[in-house]
Amino acid sequence: MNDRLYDIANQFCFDAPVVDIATLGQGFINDTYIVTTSKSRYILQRKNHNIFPDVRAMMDNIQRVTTHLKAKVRAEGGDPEREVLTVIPTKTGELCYNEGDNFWAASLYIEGSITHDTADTPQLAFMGGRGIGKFQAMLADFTEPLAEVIKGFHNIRWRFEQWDNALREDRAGRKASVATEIEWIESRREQMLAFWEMVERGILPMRVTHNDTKLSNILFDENEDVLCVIDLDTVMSSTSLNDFGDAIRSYTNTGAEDDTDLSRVSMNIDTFRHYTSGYLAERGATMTESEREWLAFSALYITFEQVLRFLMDYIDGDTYYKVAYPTHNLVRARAQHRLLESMEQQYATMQAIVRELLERV
Ligand code: GN1
Ligand code: MG
Repeated sequence: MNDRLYDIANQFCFDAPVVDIATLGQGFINDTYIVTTSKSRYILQRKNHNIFPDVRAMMDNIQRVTTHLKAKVRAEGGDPEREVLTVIPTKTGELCYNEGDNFWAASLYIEGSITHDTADTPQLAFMGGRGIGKFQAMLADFTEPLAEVIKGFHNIRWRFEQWDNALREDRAGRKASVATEIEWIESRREQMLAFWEMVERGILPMRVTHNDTKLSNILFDENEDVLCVIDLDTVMSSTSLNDFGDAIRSYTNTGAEDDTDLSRVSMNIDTFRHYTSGYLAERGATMTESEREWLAFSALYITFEQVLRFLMDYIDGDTYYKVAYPTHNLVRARAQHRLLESMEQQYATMQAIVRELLERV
């Protein structure tokens, strides 16, 4: 690894001199390294400044949320250094190190932790639900304001503003070729805005949301128990229903997010049940009546939003998501639309499962 990376690592308050730096994973957004000192291991990340315009505000969100979580874990007799992400400050006491256009941040590596990419077993779906449910339950009494690190992230009113603009500008000249897909969005506009209006009117409360609840963002220990939730970059205030919805979108899909064979794509209702069961066991007790009522719908809402975002990026000429081939965003939009249809077909069953499981909490 090059000297520059060692210089950067040396800006942080690690416990001993750095002896090794290696690349970790292949995230689409940040560059991640594992730093070894003579005593411990750490995670070092170059945060993507294009996606996160204010990295300092993002790190401040993370610091405040993890401080709250650590107090909870300590009170329960747990180990806050294993059950919560620990931000390592720089030697000058900052939460990130800024060098030119780059922002770097570090955290403690949790030894012995395991991650999973797909919810292949009922147990993994259940434990994933527990992980996010517990994260949210511990933050149910967190009332400090958090910075909006990505504007209007799950705000469909804002997404429709961007959408209307994209259609007006038709920057890549692709609009005429996707008339059918545009109709998928327009036909659900009122329904989706009505959900968001409940957030705007306070019927659905604002809470701390993680905003990237895929299974691989949960660390497990060697007994397959949840250790902690990682990747807190998108922690913000919104309706926590969307963390549930986005997990359902990613866990239950029987196909790939960008599947070209739509016959493979559907929502697996058993996976839905297992995730929901784990989630409600931890979080059911702290949910309001309206949150309970709209929980299942959040899966449709987030999947719809994803159809809109992929299609909009296709119409815009692929400026947000990385694409592997020219129609990639269109393929993603079609596959997510197929998943949305499958959820719509099974919506009554989803609601019945939520009601049944809520009776047990
Ligand atoms: C992006 O790169 P990843 O998977 O962490 C996106 C999510 C989308 C997802 C779709 C900051 O997340 O909102 O749901 O792609 N994250 C951001 O695969 O835009
Ligand atoms: Mg992420």
